[in-house]
Amino acid sequence: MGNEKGYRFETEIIHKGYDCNQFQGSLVPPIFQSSTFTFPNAESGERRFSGEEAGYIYSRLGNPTVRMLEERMAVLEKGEAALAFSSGMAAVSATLMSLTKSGDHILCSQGVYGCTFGLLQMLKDKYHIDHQFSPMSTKEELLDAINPNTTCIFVETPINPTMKLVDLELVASVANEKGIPVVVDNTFCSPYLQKPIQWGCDVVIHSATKFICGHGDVIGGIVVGKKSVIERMASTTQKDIGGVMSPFDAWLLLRGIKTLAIRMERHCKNAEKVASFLAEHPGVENIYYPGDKNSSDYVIAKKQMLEPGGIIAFTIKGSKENAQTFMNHLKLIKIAVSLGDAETLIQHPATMTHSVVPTEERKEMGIGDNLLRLSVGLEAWEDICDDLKQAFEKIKGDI
Ligand code: LCS
Repeated sequence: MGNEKGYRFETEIIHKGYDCNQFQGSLVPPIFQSSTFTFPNAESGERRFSGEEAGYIYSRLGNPTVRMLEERMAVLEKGEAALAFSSGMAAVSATLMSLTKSGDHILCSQGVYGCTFGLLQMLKDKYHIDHQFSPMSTKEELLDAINPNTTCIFVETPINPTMKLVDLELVASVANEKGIPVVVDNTFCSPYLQKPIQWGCDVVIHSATKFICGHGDVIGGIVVGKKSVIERMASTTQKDIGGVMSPFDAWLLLRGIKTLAIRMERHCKNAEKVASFLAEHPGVENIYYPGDKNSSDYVIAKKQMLEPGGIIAFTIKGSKENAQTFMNHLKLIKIAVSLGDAETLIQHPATMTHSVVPTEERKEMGIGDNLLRLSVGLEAWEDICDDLKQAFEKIKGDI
């Protein structure tokens, strides 16, 4: 599907990777709910295993519905190829294990999702793969943090949950000089807002559970990169560790992603309104939002993000107890981890997504006990603000 140059983003999210003419005109892609694929004869089976003949073998090694999603994601992220995984963490672990071996070093942004932090700790404790966190805010800081055994730079931007940004162009320019691959977890942006490969980064990861899905009904992961990198992962850390995506989940993601552009527009518009409301509310200490013109990260946001996105973090005046009481008074907004869904979700990182991070390191990352993270949904923004307002009123006397 598509012409030589390809179509625009809003068209590719709907069509790329699927040609209805190959499937009896079915408008919607079929779900190939089959674990294995029959070979016409034994010799053909031998050739497929050796790679001499194209064709499916077994769904852990590839499945047509999953392949459609992979093709679509590769094009959206401007990469050569993609792989789909059973979760974002399966994607992160397969990538890091593919790019490192015992004795290597991973340089990491100053903050990552809690389970990625847990994985880095496990790689260090069990497999002697070391890591170090860095703000990565200047060339000097990066050069200082790169060791002779650094084989991978891992970046989240915006960082979960502090919403700090990392300049992708800067990191890629330093890393490219040193020949070190840069992996970007693009979960908070989706390719609609940010395309790290265009800035010179090498590998892009998504928790597809979030904006790619958009409807809160799938756990999935995606990795996009150069064909050589993706092929190596497909035949090692994906095939042999086995965290593959199911055909049904791929189908749900192919459906969800069709509305990515219009959903992101609405998430962004709503978040802008909610951020203005929070910034002016006396119950709020600080907001952390890429669209905040007073933030030192605003220049980076303007450069590499199409819009500021749908996630806002903020500190509430007072203690952890105030934060929890505030959450308990919300009516429309749901208390839940995850993000990028139609429903507005709020969570308390210190006791939820980042509770595995030891207190000291959590503080260094900027995750205090009064920090809350809001994933602004697709509801009417006035209703979201009204809900926040009434919850603030309930705790007024406490702060
Ligand atoms: N990367 C980032 C930036 C994430 O936020 C998450 C999940 C993952 C990777 C892992 O993806 P999963 O395996 O869950 O598909 N973040 C979550 C969060 O902030 N709340 O709940 C999950």
